[in-house]
Amino acid sequence: MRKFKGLIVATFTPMMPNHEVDYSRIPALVDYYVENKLNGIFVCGSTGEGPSLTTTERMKALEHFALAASGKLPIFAHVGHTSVHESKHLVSHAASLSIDAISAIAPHYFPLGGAHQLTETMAEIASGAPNLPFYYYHIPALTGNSISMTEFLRRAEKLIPNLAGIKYTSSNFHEYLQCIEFANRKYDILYGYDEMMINALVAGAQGFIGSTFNFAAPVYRALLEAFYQQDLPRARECQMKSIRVVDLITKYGGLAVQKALMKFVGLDCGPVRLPLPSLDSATLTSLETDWRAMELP
Ligand code: MN9
Repeated sequence: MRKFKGLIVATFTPMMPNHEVDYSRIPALVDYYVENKLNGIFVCGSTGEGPSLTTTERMKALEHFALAASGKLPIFAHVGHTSVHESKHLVSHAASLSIDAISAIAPHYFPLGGAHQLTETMAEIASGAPNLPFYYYHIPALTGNSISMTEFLRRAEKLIPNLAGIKYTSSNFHEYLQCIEFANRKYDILYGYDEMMINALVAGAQGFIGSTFNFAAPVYRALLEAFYQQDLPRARECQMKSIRVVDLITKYGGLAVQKALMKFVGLDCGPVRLPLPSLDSATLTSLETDWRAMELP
């Protein structure tokens, strides 16, 4: 099974000032990712406000990304939804396009009873695109679902033939290592918290999916280079830069901040959509001052 390596950017869904999706900005975004030497694009995930978009918008956004990235960068389509039926529509649509992988969070309204229910649900979704690699998107902080991932792999190995791995967004590093080592390193366990990349590298991670790669890719490229050259002091320095970026985002308030940072790097992605909070202009000014003072490479 193919393993994705390097930095897969969790992309934004660009929006107009009236919060409608601005598909026209997608090609420039993709070109910017190519210039920044990113290794893939994760579409309509948490960073892409997937759960706040309609099914039609998600399909249209994916079409634009797939077209713009064709022959340039691999595309992951996030198809998770509270409705498994909607997920299946999204999967069939994704499979009709030129994309490279699908991924889904657990439906997160009705609590899942355990690993068996999660596996059965993911098997149903993954079966809609049997020829595409499927990644379960594990993000307990947002779905509230913290089912054991080793238990999931044990069951899914038998039930999901196209299971490629997990997009693992949790700081449970002993479980992360177990998932990497599972069945003789059979699966591709991509790591999802940018501020903990160094910890994931120690556990054997090779591929990363992250939002802050959008505006701080050089920091992460330097981190990877330092780690592979066994220069741990420099790798730690790079990780500290990334932590300062994430702290800045947290200080001013989440995804709206990240979209604002895109404006500062010259690729306006517009505002976020409700229920996420937007930034007022005073916050924006102070954020810009702090961001410029960071002097990232
Ligand atoms: O997709 C992102 N996860 C979420 C990955 O948005 C929930 C991460 O890149 C985080 O935004 C980042 C900051 O915590 O690590």
